Formats: sequence, C-alpha cells, structure tokens
Amino acid sequence: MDTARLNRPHAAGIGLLSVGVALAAGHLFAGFTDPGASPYLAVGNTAIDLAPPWLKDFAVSTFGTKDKPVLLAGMAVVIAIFGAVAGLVSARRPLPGSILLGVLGVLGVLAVLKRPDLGQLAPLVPAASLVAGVLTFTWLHGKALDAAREAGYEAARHLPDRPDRYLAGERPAGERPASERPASERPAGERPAGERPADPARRGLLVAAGATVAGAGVAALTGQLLGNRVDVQASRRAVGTIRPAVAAAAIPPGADFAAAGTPSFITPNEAFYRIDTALVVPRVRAESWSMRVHGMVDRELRLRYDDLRNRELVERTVTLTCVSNEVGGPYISTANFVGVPLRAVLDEAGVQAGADQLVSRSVDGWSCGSPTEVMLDADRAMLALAMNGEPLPAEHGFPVRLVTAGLYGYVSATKWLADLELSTFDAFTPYWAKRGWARRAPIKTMSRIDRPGAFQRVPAGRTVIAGVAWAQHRGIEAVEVRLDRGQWREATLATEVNLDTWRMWRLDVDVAKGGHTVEVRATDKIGYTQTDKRADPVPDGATGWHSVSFSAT
Ligand SMILES: Nc1nc2c(c(=O)[nH]1)N[C@H]1C(S)=C(S)[C@@H](COP(=O)(O)O)O[C@H]1N2
Ligand SMILES: [Mo]
Repeated sequence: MDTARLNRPHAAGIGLLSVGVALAAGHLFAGFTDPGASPYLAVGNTAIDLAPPWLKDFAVSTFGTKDKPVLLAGMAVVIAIFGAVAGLVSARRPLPGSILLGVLGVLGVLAVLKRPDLGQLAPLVPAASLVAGVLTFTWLHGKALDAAREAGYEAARHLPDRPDRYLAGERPAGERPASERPASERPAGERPAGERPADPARRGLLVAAGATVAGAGVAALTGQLLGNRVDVQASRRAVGTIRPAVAAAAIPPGADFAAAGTPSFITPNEAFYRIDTALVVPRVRAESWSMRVHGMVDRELRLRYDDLRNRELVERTVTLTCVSNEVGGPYISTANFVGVPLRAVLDEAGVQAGADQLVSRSVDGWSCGSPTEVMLDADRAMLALAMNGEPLPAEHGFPVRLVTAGLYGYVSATKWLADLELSTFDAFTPYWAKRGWARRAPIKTMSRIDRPGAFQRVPAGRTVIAGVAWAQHRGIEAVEVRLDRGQWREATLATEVNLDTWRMWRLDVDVAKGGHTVEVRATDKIGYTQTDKRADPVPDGATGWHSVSFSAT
C-alpha cells in the first residue's frame, strides 16, 4: 500500500500556489475580456454589494475611504488561508483539496454572474480560473507525493529500525551529521546542506513550484497590462481644457477662514472626498463614451461626449455632501464644476407627465434615483465634464457625472454616468434605497467645528473657534457657538459665495486654563435652526450639534 503523505509545508504550499495560479489566470483572461471580471475583484465587488448595511457602515466609519484596500487585503488573507487549507486536507490524495478549490471557483462564477456591469463572456473568466487552479493543484500534488515517497524511502533505508527518529530530526547517538563526515563515509543520497541535492523528486517539486510562481506572475502581469489598455489619463489629456461659456464668479478672498483653521473654500481635486462602491475606478474613455436618455420620454436620445462638450457650458461652484457623513465628519467638499445644465437635455428628450423619478446608472451598474422636479431645475442639476479647471478626475467620474445642488450624493451625483431613464419612484428602487436609505434626501442644515481639533491644547486666553456650515440651496443665515454650555454667541460668517456652497465661520473667545467644550449650530435662510437631537446617518443624514472638547494651558 502506498502510504506516502505530503508534509505540511508542502501541502499548504501547493494549495497556496494553486489559488495564486487560479487568480492569476483569472486576471489574464479578464484582461482579454473584461477587466472587471477578474475573480478577485468580482468577488470583492459582490462582497460590497451583499454586505449588510451595518457592516458597510462599520467599514466606512472604521476605515473611512481606506475601506477598499482593507477589503482587498482581507480577501487576500482569506483566500490564502483557503488555499493552504485545501492543501492540508489533501495530504494523500488531491481530491479533497480540488473540491475545496472548486468551491472557491464556483463562488467566483456566482460573483461574476451577480455583477450587473459584466458581459456574457465574463463567467468564463472565473471558470478558467477554476480549471487552472485545479489542474495546477493536481499536478503539484503529484510532484509533492513523489517527493514524499522519495523522502520516506530515504528515511526507511537509513534507519529501518527507528524511522520515527529521522522524521523527528534526531540522529542516532554517535553518528555525526552528514556535513561533518567525508563524502566517502556517507551513504549514497545523504548530503551536507549546501551541496547539490541528489533527490530528483524533491528537486522536481521545487522546479515545478518555481515554474508555477513564474507562470502566475507572467499571467497576472499580462492581465494587468491588457486591463490597462483603456488609458483614461490619455483620454483626459486629449480632452484638454474645458472652458465654460459662462464662468462662475471668482471666489472672493474672504470666502474662507483658512488661516484660522477652516478648509480652503475650493477643495483641491486631490483632497476632494471620494465615496463610491467601485473597488477599482471604472475606466471610461471620453472618445467611446455615450449615454442613452430613455424611459418616459417623447424622444429617446443617444448622446456622445462631443455632443455635450459642444453645447453651451456653464460653470457652477457647488458643495457636495455624503449622506453617510457623521456629525463633524469629513465627507463634504466644494469644487467649480463645468458642464451642461441637465434641463437642456431633458427638454430635448421631452419628459412625460408622471415621470417623478430620474434613474441614473453608472458604467459599473450602480444606480441612483432623483426627484425629476429637482433634476429639471436648470440651476441645480448638471451633466458635469470638468472639476476645478481640469476634466473630471477618474475617481470623480470621468468622463461625465451628475452634480446636483442641495441633494446628498447618493440621490443626485452619479459618477461614470452611463444611462438616464425617466421613471417613477414606484417602478424602480435604486442601489442605496434597496439597502435602507431614504428615497428622497435633501442635504440637512449642518455645521462643523474645525478648530480647535478634538482634545487639542491651546494657550489660555484669546483663541479662535472656526469651522464650516452648510445648507445647500437654502443658504446659511447664521452660525452660533457656545462655550461650556454658556450663552450662544453669533459667529462671524465668511463672504457668501452662493446658496449651494458651504459657508465658513469663526469666533474669538477667551478661555481660562482647563478643559472646555465648544458646540456649534447653524440656522439656514428659511429660518430652520439645527436640532440638537442626535440621529445616525441612516436613513437620510445625521443630525445633532457638533461639539469638541479641548483644553487651555
Ligand atoms: N457610479 C457611482 N456614482 C456615485 C456613487 C457610487 O457609488 N457610484 N456614490 C455617490 C455618493 S454616495 C456620493 S456622496 C458622491 C460622492 O462623489 P465624489 O466621490 O466625487 O465626492 O458620488 C455619488 N456617485
Ligand atoms: Mo454619499
């Protein structure tokens, strides 16, 4: 009977290598067909879509915008463990491990089938992964078994009486280690460390493992290069500078109190907050972009990039805000956007009566539902092409996105726009609404303290409290600050830019030595003052006063 067993490192190692090959093969095939079908990414994307809302909220609140790298790294660890386990359960026969790898492959196929944005060929990609992984595993397993038989034979030949001691690494008393004995005294096959091995099966295993690593590397790299052939940066350069017919008013110097600790009025593109469900930034070239306007319209439209670019372009300064921003949170930024008022396009299509929801979809299958009446407001909704003087950055939706003043991003700001459908709230439930968020979500009147920072130490005496307030499309009327639960005092507001942007504020206060708490509340131009009632971001945006504790020394 053949009793050869793989040792644990070999078993775990060939399992790991096999999942590596599976992923690399998938990446290669995905490069040929659809980069999004790479099993690793597809599984990650599906994990994001299937994750229960509490888990997503936890991920965002714990890792912020680093949630995606954390997810990818976590998946790598899980897959590695899976691979090692597949090897370890296959000490004698390759079947158990192959079955485990097959299960992983089937999960990959299901993940790809669940992606709304992938073509019909996409499921072939994880299928190819599965085949490559299992074949590699069976092949390496054979090599590893040969090596195990060889080792067992060697051990048995030299110490038939106590093979267990050899396996435990012991030497019989009085016997010197191989390296200390001249070659003439050594039995054939025994060698000191560092000399050429005379065990062909073990060598065969090592060569096979090396070849596997090299092959997987080449496959993964080739897949990556193929996947990168959609060169977004080249397309952005080719687009060049997009000039509006009507420029936005210049930002007055008094629009922020940056010197006192507020953000700059305009957020540089690199610093603009980013929130989306895309594990890898979708790559779309302006040259190949087009969008359908359909549904409850009189005339269906198909618009290409130049159709938009050649229209009369407007520029607007708008503050975007994410509904998942906690009280005091960072998911708010302001930019100059250039684009086409959405109204112009919707009028051309002819919106039919009763179409109360405009559904927008992105190239990666994300969906968004906006109230049609807001999207028909020429002053509020635009098809944006440029941001702060350059074509939209890839992360912010190149080549075309929606920007709508006064609504949270998830109901108004679709990036990598692919499709506009006039519909009804009854007929279609978009991505986040399916996950418990509100159907309609105007941005709430809120404020934030930026200085002092939490638990900061400031010198006792005169100190500045400064921050931002926002109530897009209504405008900020007043901001009040109170120290240590004292009287509310009105802060100085920065110069107003427009009603769709944030407004900076500051207040000088005198603080005695010791601990202090400062709170802020804003009032908008329709007279609503922020409630102190704390509410979570779910379902339609957080409420409550931001407060900061600091100490004066
Ligand atoms: N395609 C796509 N567009 C999207 C999202 C998304 O997940 N996918 N997220 C939305 C959300 S929740 C917000 S707050 C804004 C953020 O835009 P930004 O990343 O440019 O700041 O984009 C919106 N547009
Ligand atoms: Mo958002």
